[in-house]
Amino acid sequence: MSDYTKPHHPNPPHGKGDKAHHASDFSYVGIDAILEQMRRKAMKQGFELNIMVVGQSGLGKSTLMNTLFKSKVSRKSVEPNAEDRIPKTVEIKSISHDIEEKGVRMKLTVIDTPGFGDQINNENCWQPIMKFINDQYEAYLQEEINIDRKKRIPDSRVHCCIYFIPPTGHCLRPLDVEFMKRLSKVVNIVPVIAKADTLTLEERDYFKQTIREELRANDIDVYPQKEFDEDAEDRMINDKIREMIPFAVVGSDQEYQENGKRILGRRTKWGTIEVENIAHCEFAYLRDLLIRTHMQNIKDITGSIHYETYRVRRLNESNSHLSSHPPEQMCAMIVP
Ligand SMILES: Nc1nc2c(ncn2[C@@H]2O[C@H](COP(=O)(O)OP(=O)(O)OP(=O)(O)O)[C@@H](O)[C@H]2O)c(=O)[nH]1
Ligand SMILES: [Mg+2]
Repeated sequence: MSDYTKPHHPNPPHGKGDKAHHASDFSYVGIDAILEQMRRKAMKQGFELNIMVVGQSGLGKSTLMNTLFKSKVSRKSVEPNAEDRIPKTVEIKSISHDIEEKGVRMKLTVIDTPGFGDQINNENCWQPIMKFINDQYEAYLQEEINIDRKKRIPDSRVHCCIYFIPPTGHCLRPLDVEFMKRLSKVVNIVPVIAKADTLTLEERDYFKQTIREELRANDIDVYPQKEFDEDAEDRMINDKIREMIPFAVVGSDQEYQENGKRILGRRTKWGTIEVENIAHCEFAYLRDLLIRTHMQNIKDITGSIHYETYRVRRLNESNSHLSSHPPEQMCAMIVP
């Protein structure tokens, strides 16, 4: 009798209750146990997420990065450095924090970039950003095509890019359109309206709607991209997010005590804007999208769409001068 036709009784009948039920239920194979196996593996490995902030100078990118680290995501892991002023960012810099919640470990890296738009000629100001993103894909590809490749390739790829739109209240500037057009082809972008506390609620709503229309008119596909919705449920959830984009955010790394509670906010003469309060701004929605609800999807799209596009292009280039590569390296390149 072949293995295939042999009756399989992994649970000998011993007793009553659940076990007895499984034993007598010959149709139960235990496929659902895969979830527990996956959970244990994921708990061991932990998670990594790399977020980049991009936009014109002075829009609050470095501040929002600190907000993200100081907010509920990692309140415990931040040392208080109360009154430090954030200096102007002059080079691309990554900052990582290890966060743990309910036994799940996560390494959150934010890549801060210098603002652009200060030069008289802003042509090609996207080049350093595009180069950084492509360099990370290249580093990953080089690890992947190694004959002795690591079991887990270190992932420095940019999973998501938060693009800061200045709160003009009018429309997108040609520079923002051009920048986002280029970025959206290589990375997931989530646009935000920076310093949203400078707009009234009506101005905010109107500006959000205008930006959505302009993104559509310019064929800029921001995250979550419609074409990657996998089913009707995905579409329903993501449609709601697409209706909210761009998130109107306010950033702050200053903590205050209000009614005995610690809040992150911006204190003004007429009150405190609480950055984590959804009645005040949409920072919490942005954070939830990136971490709580869509982190895995953001990483999947980075790997299966953006990195894949880069990889195919690079391998095609390599194929065209195949003779210059040693044959064993080319074989390794083909294996995914
Ligand atoms: N009103 C308001 N001001 C903000 C907000 N976020 C940051 N700022 C202020 O804007 C100024 C610039 O903030 P940064 O975080 O340094 O801006 P940046 O985008 O990193 O600037 P570069 O490094 O030059 O690109 C600081 O004085 C911040 O306190 C916000 O949401 N609202
Ligand atoms: Mg900065």
